[in-house]
Amino acid sequence: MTVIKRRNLLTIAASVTVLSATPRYGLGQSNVNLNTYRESGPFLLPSLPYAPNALASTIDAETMSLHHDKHHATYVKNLNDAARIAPQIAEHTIDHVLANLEHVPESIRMIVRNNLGGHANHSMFWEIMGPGGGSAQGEVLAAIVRDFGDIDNMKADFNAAGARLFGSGWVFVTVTREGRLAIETQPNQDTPLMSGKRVLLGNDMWEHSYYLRYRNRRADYLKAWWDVVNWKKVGERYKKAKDGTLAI
Ligand code: MN3
Repeated sequence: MTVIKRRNLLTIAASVTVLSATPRYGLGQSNVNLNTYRESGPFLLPSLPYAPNALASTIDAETMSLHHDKHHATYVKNLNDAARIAPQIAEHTIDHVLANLEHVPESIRMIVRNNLGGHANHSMFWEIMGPGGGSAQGEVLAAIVRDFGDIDNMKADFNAAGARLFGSGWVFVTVTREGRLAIETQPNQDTPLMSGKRVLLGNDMWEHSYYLRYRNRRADYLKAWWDVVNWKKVGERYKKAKDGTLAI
């Protein structure tokens, strides 16, 4: 009994320490938990898993804050508005709704496509970045070598695809259940989830993600972005994709 009480106290003490050290972003889950999306709203903005200035070597804090606190938050707000019209969009998983948009009432289908796509894309985006992201290792590195020759080839193909994309959209590396990798781009907030695929990683080609620092130099942003890819998370996503447990 005494041991349990002591453990509880230690847990509480640890929580208080985390809260006081990083009041706003300290609660951010390092892994996006879909259950938390439904605690209120029903859709909820996931916290950034790091401080907004943590990726400043590549992405400045103002861009991170605007991007997360304004752009992503707006997608979530729009989804909650849509859920008042069509509650069923919150009663299924995000990937299921995106893969079955024809079941969403036509009057709000484009709103759901844009905002749920945006919600899924950005939730993935925050998760696969981090300070000191390390390098690709293990299974995911083996898959990259098998499917692209080497990691520099993959980055070059990805960067070229992102640079070619006209207007706003995303560039992705998709992953199949068999672990096969491929590069694809999508316009707007469309996502490979809409065709039942899974995303290993992706970069946001909307100007709001890079314009403050990089201006019109999208290619420079694409090149610098690899420095903040969290390869540990990407490796986890690769394993989940093969296990069939990668949700978004
Ligand atoms: Mn964006």
